[in-house]
Amino acid sequence: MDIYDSTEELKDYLKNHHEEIAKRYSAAIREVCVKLTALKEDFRVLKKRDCISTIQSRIKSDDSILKKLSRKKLPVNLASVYHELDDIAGIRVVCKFIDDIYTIAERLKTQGDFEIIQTKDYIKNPKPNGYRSYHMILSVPVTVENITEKVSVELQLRTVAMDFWASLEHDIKYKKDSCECNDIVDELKFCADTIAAADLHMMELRDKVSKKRLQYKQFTQ
Ligand code: 0O2
Repeated sequence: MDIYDSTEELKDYLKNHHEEIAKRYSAAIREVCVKLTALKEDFRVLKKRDCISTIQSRIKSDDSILKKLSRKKLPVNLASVYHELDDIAGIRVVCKFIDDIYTIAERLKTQGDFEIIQTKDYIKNPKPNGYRSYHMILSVPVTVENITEKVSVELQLRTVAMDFWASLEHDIKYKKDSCECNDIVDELKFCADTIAAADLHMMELRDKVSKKRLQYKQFTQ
């Protein structure tokens, strides 16, 4: 594999081979999205409701790739891009309720379509700033132009409420070193904790309603 000694050289390489690189990661994203859509359908049949609100995907931009290599102090070459960065292909699944996240994660783990390289449970162990989500790195076999290889995909599973906080926090502060004021950090954490409590409450309400529905059904039969 070619080694690129300078950022400029790798930048040019990424730019000139954009289509070829994107093909590899888009194929992996497609595989995972097909699986997620199937899980969503299964869930709908079984539970008579949707567990997933939205599925979004992205391929990291060349600039973000270069920034990440530099942040992680990795050699600026194509080998680092392909083998060290696990989140060039990213999928964000926004679920309705917290337990939907664990149902999907468990299915992905047990159904064996993809190898699970890593999981990070920022729901049970939120980041100090209050960030919550369930992260998985999947290794996805893809065949492009008759060559089969394994491609990493980062999957972020979160509830609508967690997504609301993360999107706004991202705009307000995330990785913007200019504002490290403690009071803002504390207030963002306070919001994250409030939202997390509401998430749990909504799940309790859902269960209360389905219990009442069941009782009503039994009563009227
Ligand atoms: P983007 O543009 O969203 O893709 P690393 O993966 O090395 O950067 P780490 O801590 O090992 O760092 O990875 P982690 O914790 O799994 O987080 C990776 C991704 O989660 C980030 O991707 C964000 O999308 C999201 N994330 C993590 N922490 C926070 C947070 O505090 N606030 C928000 N809003 N999002 C967070 P990228 O590559 O940083 O950015």
